[in-house]
Amino acid sequence: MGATHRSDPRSKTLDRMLGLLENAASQGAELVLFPEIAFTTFFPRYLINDLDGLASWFEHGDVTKSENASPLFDKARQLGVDISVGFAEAAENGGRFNSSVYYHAKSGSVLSKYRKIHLPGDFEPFADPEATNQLEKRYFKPGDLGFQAFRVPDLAEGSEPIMGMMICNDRRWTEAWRCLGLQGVQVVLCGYNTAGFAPDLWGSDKNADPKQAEETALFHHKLVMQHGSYTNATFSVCAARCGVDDGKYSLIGGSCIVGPEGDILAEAKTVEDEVVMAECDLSACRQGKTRTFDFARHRRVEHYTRIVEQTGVVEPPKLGDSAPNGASTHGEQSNANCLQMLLPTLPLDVSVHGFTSPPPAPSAIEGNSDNILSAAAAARALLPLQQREAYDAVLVACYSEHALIRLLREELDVPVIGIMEASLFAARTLGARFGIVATSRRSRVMHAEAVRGYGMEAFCAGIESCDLGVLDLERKPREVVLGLMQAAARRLVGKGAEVLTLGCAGMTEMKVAVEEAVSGEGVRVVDGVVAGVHHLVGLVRMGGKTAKAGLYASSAVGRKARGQEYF
Ligand code: CDT
Repeated sequence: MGATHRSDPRSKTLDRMLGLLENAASQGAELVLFPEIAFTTFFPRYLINDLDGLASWFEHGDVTKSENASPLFDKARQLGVDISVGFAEAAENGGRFNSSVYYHAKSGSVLSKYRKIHLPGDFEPFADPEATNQLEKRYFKPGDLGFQAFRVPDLAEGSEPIMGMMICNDRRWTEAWRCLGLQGVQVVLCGYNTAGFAPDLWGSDKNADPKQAEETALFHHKLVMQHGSYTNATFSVCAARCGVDDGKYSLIGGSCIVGPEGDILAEAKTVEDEVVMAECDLSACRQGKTRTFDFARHRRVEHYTRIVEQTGVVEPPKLGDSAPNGASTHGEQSNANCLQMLLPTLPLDVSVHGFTSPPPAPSAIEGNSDNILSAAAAARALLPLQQREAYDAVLVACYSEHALIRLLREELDVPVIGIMEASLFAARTLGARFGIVATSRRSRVMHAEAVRGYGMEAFCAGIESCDLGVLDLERKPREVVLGLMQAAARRLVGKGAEVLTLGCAGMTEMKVAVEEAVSGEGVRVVDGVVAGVHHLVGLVRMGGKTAKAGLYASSAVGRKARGQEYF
């Protein structure tokens, strides 16, 4: 589909779509794919603050019955042609998604719905009013339906082909293709709106030749479609909303149909309304699916765990920056270990993002200066992040009464807890007396003060130090570290501890070794990161918010009055 301007009436766009559908049907098409957000212009490029105005870009409730879209589904039914079409969805529960449906003409029903998972762009617009924005993170939630393949009856000579949908930016993510590939997909459908020359959006050279920039965008588009098709031995069909919207926003063309060997079977010739047709012999998928990409025989999932356990990049330590001084990598490593422990325990609707405080934050917290300076650095980075991402809760993964906990309780109203306090709550629930396996001798004293502060002294059987610095947990030989921790654990059990808590987020992955040391005694071991996340999940489900009537009231108004916007 070519240009669709902001001012275009819905009826005009719908008429164009009906014309395209009739045209495709007259050429014998059995299935027609329309672009992403096909019924309107690509509105996420505009900052729309007025709620009624925003609502007008969405389809509300069942899209096949929606006033502005239903004629397309009616026409598909009448022609006996299946369609897949992208639209902005205002769901009944209030969620807003960038969605698409597969409509099965013969049964007059939606066979599958997909909600875009990879939302590109930003929440806030660029400062430069001339920049092209893509505010998908503002207007949509990430899709919650996964990459679900589905069978289509009465199509392709009754072969019940397996299809899957993705939307625009999803096609750039190998993970999306593989999720469908692992379900034996034979046709991937993907509508898109891809900006051509938009250097702020792409992070590219503002002085580049716009024509050249469009060529690059087109190259990347075809690259991912052909790669995804080939490596999953599937046909793919992609439909662009293209041309120049509002006389200034250029969108690339490149609608095409790709075969399972990665070859382009048919391709758009214009950036205007156009029907691109290909006959797809689905048996052509067999070659790749049974040889080079026979997943069952060749995949080595034991080496792919990073893909589902890690979101951001964790680089190997810098050369010459070995462990004794290489503290900067400690945070990331510890972060990755914590997430690894957590993942198997998480309900499907909970995701946890690990955040390591950036420089100048100290790379280990061993005393009060580290504590306070890390709280300041973390808060400066976290508060804007929270504005953008709106996390439901925050867990501070330092085993202490860390200053960041109180700071965040003042600044945010989502629940905030530290792993020490969460550990103590869990330990108190699971046993009458707890013990803490501490790192350094100094941390032992600090933990004792914190236990008093938390009002838990009466339940504390003891705190035993391993005489290790925080970074020693990684830099000392593993058997030495585990030996010291196990010895401390046994001493605590000797003092009457029934539940042990691990006194540092960096000890997370040593939990099993500590459990082994005390397993015969019926003693339990609590990991603060896991305990903390589940405590918060419970509070979030309860609708719990931080009370603002007393200690945790924000001082923002006072700060503003003093002209001290120090965050
Ligand atoms: N609609 C959409 O997802 N467009 C994106 C533009 C990239 S924003 C940096 C795309 O991946 O094509």
